[in-house]
Amino acid sequence: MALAVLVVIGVFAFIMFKNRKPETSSFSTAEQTSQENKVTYTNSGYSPSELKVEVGATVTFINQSDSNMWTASNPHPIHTDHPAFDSRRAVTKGETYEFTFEETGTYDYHNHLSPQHEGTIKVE
Ligand SMILES: [Cu+2]
Repeated sequence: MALAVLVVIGVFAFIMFKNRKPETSSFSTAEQTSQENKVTYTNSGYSPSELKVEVGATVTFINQSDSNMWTASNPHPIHTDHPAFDSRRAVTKGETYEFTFEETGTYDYHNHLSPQHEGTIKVE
């Protein structure tokens, strides 16, 4: 019986201690979840060239260049690293391509029509 009382007191003390965490720690997560997962493609390539997202995130690739954008995983031209990550057609100026990253990992990609333009999505 005395042991049960001690356990109850212990749990209560633990909860009180937990609630005393510094308040600053609660702000960082709000910033992370509000960021938008967008990559813009212009005449000079993908921006940002490296983007970190959480697993399950959908990334939107926006073509703002004067040419077509065919986003696909490396290596060019076979795209075998992540075969599903491939728009499979040219996305014209003003159009977007979306892909949802269901697994963690590093996804290197390029524009199949201008393979010197590369980028990386890091899924954590
Ligand atoms: Cu390619």
